[in-house]
Amino acid sequence: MPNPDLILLHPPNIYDFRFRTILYGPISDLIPSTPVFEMYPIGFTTIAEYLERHGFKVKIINLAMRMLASERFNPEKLIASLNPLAFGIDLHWMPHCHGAIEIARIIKKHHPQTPVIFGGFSSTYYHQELIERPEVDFVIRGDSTEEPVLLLLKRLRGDEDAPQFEAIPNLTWKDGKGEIHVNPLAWSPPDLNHVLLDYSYVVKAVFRYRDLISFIPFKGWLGYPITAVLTCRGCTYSCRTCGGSAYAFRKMHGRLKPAYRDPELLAKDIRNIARFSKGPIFILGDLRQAGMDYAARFFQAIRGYTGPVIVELFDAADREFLRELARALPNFVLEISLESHSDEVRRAFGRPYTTAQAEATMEYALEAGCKRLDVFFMIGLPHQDFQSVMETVDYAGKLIREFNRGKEPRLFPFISPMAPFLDPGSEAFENPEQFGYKVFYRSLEEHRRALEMPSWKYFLSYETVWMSREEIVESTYEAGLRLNELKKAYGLISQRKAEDVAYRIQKARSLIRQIDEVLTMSRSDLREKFLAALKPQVDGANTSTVCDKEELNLRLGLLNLRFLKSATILLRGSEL
Ligand code: B12
Ligand code: SF4
Repeated sequence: MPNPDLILLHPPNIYDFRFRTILYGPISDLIPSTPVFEMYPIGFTTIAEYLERHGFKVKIINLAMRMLASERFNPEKLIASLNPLAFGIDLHWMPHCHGAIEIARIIKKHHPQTPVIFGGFSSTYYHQELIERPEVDFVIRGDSTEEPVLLLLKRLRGDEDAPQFEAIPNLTWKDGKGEIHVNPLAWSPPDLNHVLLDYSYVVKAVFRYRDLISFIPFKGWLGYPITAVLTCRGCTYSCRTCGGSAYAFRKMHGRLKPAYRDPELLAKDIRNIARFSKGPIFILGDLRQAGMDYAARFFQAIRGYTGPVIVELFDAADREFLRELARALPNFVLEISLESHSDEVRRAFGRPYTTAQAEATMEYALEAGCKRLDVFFMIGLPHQDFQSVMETVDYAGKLIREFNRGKEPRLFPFISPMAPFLDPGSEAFENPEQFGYKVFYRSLEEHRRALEMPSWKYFLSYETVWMSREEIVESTYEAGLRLNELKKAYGLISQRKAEDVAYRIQKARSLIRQIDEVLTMSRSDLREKFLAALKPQVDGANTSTVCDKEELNLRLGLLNLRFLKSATILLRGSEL
């Protein structure tokens, strides 16, 4: 097996999560990952493919996934046995700040001379703080790092045509004397056509390294192999709390407008993925962001594709658009983020549409034949108090009643808190008072320490003028319970599932109080002892708190995945 030049490591959010008592709360109920956030960034696959195209060997190791899969797996032992030219660690999502730094520390312990490279959105935001740490040698900033990583690796390998460190765009680095340099953020490609976004690198690498588990994106993926394609990097909208808004991209990545992928390439990505997977494919980004012409070209290019595709809308849509969408993708599923029933709250959050416009869009989507319509609501928004959250749940009940009347239900509402952190770089993080937020943690180190607390109430990095931290937590559990009841009453979930969810919510509610009590103890040895005793119960309440994660899955029928069959053979005898 070839020794890779670059090993990309994806950390768990909290390094020692397997041995600590942590009540995560519903921080990941509405995404495929568990609360450990084991999914690695899509960018790992584009960086890896780009480097391979230019003669380097790259391996992805999803450490979080491997740690989840087996208690016996020892990440330190694995890291000690590796010997690449450089290690890359994603600190893309802020909740990984604990795990990412710890992994870097372990690398330096065993390989003091091997460069450690950080990258991703949070690394970009906190590049100065990161580079000051002894574990970090390089930070590559920006939303498009394939080319800067290539130049850096060439430099590290000592290639003759490699630029000097000071000439590598987007690089924050330390020289031999420990002096810090911040190179200009000069690499920001205007489009997204220079990368391959179809996972073909992953398929090849799994076979080359005879190692499926290191590449698996999240726990349960083999049973529900959802993949995603990207329409762009960037966003034209400015939702106030989003670290990927137009505002945040401008501030952090110097990007003035999104880099779009040609619609024909996007269609090709989907068809390529369908060659090895029959799972649903999520098209990330509203297809209309680059204009209606973009959407029309995509529909033209994808016509005839019949696999399940999930599409998201960032604004209301008219009847004609949804009909066109259904003609091009007959098996489409739609996701809309309504955030709240209240126009006032939604407007304050930065969404451009009214409840009435959203309802018309939902009606057109169902009329056009969408297979499923997922509607998302959020807790922790500007102008939203406890009562408003409860009214949102009542409104979700109204949607279920009116849109699913007398038929197999297709509309599924979900509600979750904005947690654990307010995104650094978002407008609300940068100007909290202006939007009614109070931010508890500002630095990377403060966020990292917060993750050492035993419950999500203390991770939560903000509260608002309208709700305290306690109220955000309590409204989350209450809203979860009420929505669960509604889903049971209207047959969206089975009686059994509803009972399980209700049990977990009540359990989590009681555990959060018990943890609060333990934290009042003055003796740290007693605190540790009581927390350790709570661990089995806490672990049992940790997944699918406010809804069952599987509610998000489409019914796929029997999967027939050529790739998976071959890979499963490879895996026999491993510890998955
Ligand atoms: C798609 C998406 C997702 C997908 C993930 C798809 C995936 N596997 O990457 C899903 C829906 C699963 C998701 C989940 C979450 N997301 Co999200 N997501 C997005 C979204 C909408 C687009 C991201 C995107 O375009 N990526 C494409 C490009 C920009 O990134 P990339 O190609 O993956 O990586 C490039 C660079 O980032 C960099 N890079 C990344 N990693 C590394 C590592 C190294 C070593 C180097 C050198 C470079 C590098 O180089 C890459 C190649 O050029 C953004 C919002 C936005 N408009 O950006 C939010 C966003 C990134 N998500 C965010 C958050 C908070 C989350 C969650 C934590 C939310 C939650 N509580 O559940 C989870 C975490 C999931 C996990 N890890 O398990 C925040 C992050 C803010 C922050 N700084 O922490 C954002 C900005 C906005 C938001 N609130 O949704 N997300
Ligand atoms: S939450 Fe809003 S700003 Fe962020 S990616 Fe989605 S539409 Fe864009």
